[in-house]
Amino acid sequence: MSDYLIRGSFADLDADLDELIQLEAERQYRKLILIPSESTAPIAVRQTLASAFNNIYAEGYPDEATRWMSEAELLDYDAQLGHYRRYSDPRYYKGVEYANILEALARRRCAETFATNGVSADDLYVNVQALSGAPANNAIYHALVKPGDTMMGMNLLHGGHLTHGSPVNRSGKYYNAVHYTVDAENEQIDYDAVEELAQQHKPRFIIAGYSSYPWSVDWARFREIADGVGAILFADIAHVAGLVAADEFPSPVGYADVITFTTHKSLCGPRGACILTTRADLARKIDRAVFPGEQGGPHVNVFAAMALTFKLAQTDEFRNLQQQVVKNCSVLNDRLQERGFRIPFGGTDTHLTNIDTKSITGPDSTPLSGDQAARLLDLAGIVTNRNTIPGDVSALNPTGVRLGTPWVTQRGLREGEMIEVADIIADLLQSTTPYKILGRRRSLLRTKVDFETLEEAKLRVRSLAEKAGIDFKPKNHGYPHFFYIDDYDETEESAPITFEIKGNLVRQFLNFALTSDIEVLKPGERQKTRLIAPDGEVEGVLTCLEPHVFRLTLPGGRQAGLGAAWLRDLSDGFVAFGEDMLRKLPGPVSVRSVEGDKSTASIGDEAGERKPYHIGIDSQETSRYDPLSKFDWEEEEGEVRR
Ligand code: DSN
Repeated sequence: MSDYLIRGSFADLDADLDELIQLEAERQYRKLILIPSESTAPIAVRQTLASAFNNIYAEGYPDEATRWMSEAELLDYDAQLGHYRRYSDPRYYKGVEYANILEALARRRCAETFATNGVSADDLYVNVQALSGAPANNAIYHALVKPGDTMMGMNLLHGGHLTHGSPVNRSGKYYNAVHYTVDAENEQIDYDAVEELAQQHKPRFIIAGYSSYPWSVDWARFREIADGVGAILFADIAHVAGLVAADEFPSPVGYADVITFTTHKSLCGPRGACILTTRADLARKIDRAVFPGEQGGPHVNVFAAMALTFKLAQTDEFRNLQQQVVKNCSVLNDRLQERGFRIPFGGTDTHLTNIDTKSITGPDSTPLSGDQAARLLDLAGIVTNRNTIPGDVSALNPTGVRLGTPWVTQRGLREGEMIEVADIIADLLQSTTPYKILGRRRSLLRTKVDFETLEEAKLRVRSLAEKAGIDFKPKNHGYPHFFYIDDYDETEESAPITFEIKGNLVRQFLNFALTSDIEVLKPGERQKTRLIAPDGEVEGVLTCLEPHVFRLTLPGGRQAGLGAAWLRDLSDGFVAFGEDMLRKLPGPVSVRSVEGDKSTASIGDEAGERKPYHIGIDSQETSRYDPLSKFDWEEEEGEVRR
């Protein structure tokens, strides 16, 4: 029978998509990812996401009785299917007999993973349907509070979460959100102050659990505070669920009325979320708030990934991972502090820490912004995120960078490597020069770094990333998302390398970056040229292919790497040249090596006698022409001329 089924892998069907996916996989291999809410899900977990369960709808829930079944009972297919055929189930669609077993299995394994503090798996009601953390939290509000009710959570600027009542989130718009903060002195939660605020506002709901606050939570104290005002205690342990599962962070189970967490952060599972409660009265409300209150059909394929994730989370290997995550973070934190960074919140006992980027200032005391620091670290291969820290007044201008160790620990980095990571961060950020430029409404914080330090940081990151573990074999695509100054060291100097340089502003860019006068160059023409990088000059030949496409042929070996790295870094805009920090070349441009015309023989002299400026013009020994003499103001006597 002929059919319309599409066969073949996505790589066969869509080479562009294949390349894009491979580029992302390679990025994850090349870079050291220190975003505390990210981790790499085992390939086995990712495979389950592509299972046949992807194809179906399953609005509703499995039989309530399955909550109390053991795994063996759930996987007794004869019994389960016999029951299904005779009694059906509470779902709206047929075809869910296996989805029922799967969802019940995921719920059961989750309950077994988090059963603690005298609460057994049988006592835990689990919902695995929330699509992610924010929908899970919204479902909780939908279930347990009414619009206008007062809720209390940590201020977003001090480490809380958007969904804890931030004015830009629905939680802050529909409810009367009151926020506690950290103590101004030690930047840690002052439980007495939280209690006082609770007594003052009598919230219906108290939220504990954080996105950048790095300390464990005293759940018993929060329980006491909540009981004092008759509030529901809601623990959002999205960040630390993996640590909680491994006993590396105190569990809110037995203290909080409701608990939410995502499964893709420290749990290293699929993107999704779970909701737990020990209260039967709340469990039904929560289920109904998730579906049909908040969502339609659940992502059944994610249940499969969760079932596997919770099985893995009960292994010694997982517990060892989480232990090492916390150790690594403590070492990273201490080394950054030793290297002179102020550590917001005073330290960490979890998987995340923060640095205060204001620890670095320019000559006019301009501080390094969190945004500039995170961008520069990313260019060097260390992926972090800018984050507000206590003292910041807006989430738009954070002066912190948040760092976490789950992913790098999964890849096998340990204490020694964390010291090196901290040193790379410190060496790079401490060699920056922050400065201000005038924006339309306010001044903007920018920074510059010296070329050698940036390139050195990339090489140091590469050496760690190449040593670190990986569970797939990345293809080597090279540029654009990574490149190194020694990329061509192995090539013969006599075997020139050609780079294609493109971009709308490429003419202006090259006119500043190269010594020759490229404005005279028409399509099809070539000229000899040079570039003057901070640690050396490179001679080459520039060919104009089209008005916005050039080819630059440089000698092979170290010179090609130096030339390409310098041009790419100039395009990225962070490297300093000359003394004026405000200088930045027009761009961006791309600089990609191509098979090109290798002949450099027939080119005459470098053009550009009349060119007023190019990078390096002020380094006298390299300049082919005398610069104008320095301008001096001389006061003239007599009547002012008009
Ligand atoms: N986006 C998450 C984080 O990075 O903390 C929180 O939802």
